[in-house]
Amino acid sequence: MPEQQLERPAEHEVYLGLGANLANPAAQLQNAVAALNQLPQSSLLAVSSLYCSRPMGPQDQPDYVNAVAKISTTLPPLALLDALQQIEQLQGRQRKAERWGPRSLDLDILLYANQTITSERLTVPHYGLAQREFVLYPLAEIAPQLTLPCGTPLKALLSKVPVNGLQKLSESCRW
Ligand code: A4P
Ligand code: MG
Repeated sequence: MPEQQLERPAEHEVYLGLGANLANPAAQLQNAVAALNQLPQSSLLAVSSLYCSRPMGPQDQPDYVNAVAKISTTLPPLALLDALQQIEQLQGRQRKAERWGPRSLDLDILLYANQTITSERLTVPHYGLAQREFVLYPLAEIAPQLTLPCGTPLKALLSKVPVNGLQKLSESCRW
């Protein structure tokens, strides 16, 4: 019998956005990082500091804690999304009708290698990446030289998006 050639599945570098503003958000993010460290077919490569950010959307909700993580994975994009949604569910995420309302954990795929994905369940790069200070600054902390699939350097986006009160997590964040 001819020897079978086993091809290794390709590894992809992926950036994930983490956000929470309910049920001890800093602990939610720490638990999420622990869960990302256990993702199948994946390795956790880097995690930014935790940041405190003003809520985008309805203002009658607590401040958010946000961070960005980098993983290397052989999971295809939709399998990764399933795994991330499972982590959200395990941490008590309830999906409500209100857009941009409060949540115990939100995990977004910001970038999946250099891919552009437009499908019913997934838009990558994440549609809000270029406008959100709570995504861009943590991303720049762990990947300052990053260039988006469209060719725009991350630094060019940062120069257009004000900090808007974003700060590394401290006692002055309000919950
Ligand atoms: N989906 C499509 N593309 C993606 C992607 N790249 N990553 C789909 C993850 N999911 C993606 O998401 C709704 C659907 O989006 C998913 O089922 C998936 O198939 P969701 O998590 O159920 O709903 P959502 O997060 O409430 O919706 P949306 O519009 O994605 O909200 P955002 O953009 O996540 O914003 N303020 C601060 N300061 N910090 C925050 O992190 N987050 C939000 C939520 C509002 N305000 C915030 C923050
Ligand atoms: Mg989301």
